[in-house]
Amino acid sequence: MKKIFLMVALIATTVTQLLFAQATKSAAVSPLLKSYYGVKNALVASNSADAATGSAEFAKAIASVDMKTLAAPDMETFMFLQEKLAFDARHISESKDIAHQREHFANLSANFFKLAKAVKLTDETVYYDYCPMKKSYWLSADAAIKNPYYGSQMLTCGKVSETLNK
Ligand SMILES: [Cu+2]
Repeated sequence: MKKIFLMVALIATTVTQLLFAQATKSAAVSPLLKSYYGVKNALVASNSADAATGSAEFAKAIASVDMKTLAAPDMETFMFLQEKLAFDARHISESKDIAHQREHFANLSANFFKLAKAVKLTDETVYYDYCPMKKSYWLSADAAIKNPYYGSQMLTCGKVSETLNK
């Protein structure tokens, strides 16, 4: 009987800790990384229509972040980057020209990494990759290089320059 009580207490504590951890992590910004990866993967596949759709989603996610739920320093960083991120996302979403989309994606990625470094977007590892041909960066969930700037022409060109949460 005592054992069961202890077990119940242990489970209750674990559940409480889990709930608390989720509440303190910025749920407001968690959809951002997912939609960013959507844009990135579309560009890897050289699919400008999907890049546009993904970017529209990203822009929507940026606009709907509830800043009140962010800690003060996170809020400051977010406010500083919000407009810039929205600007590039909008351009990608309104274009069908993949070269133009990739120009804006380079900018978007640089600003988005600033945000990812300052505000915890995920518990997963984030790779910050660099393309020496394009002299531009991108974020990825995988260690393997899949270059969004040239697609199949130069899929594995680049290297990991920084990692988060590793
Ligand atoms: Cu543009």
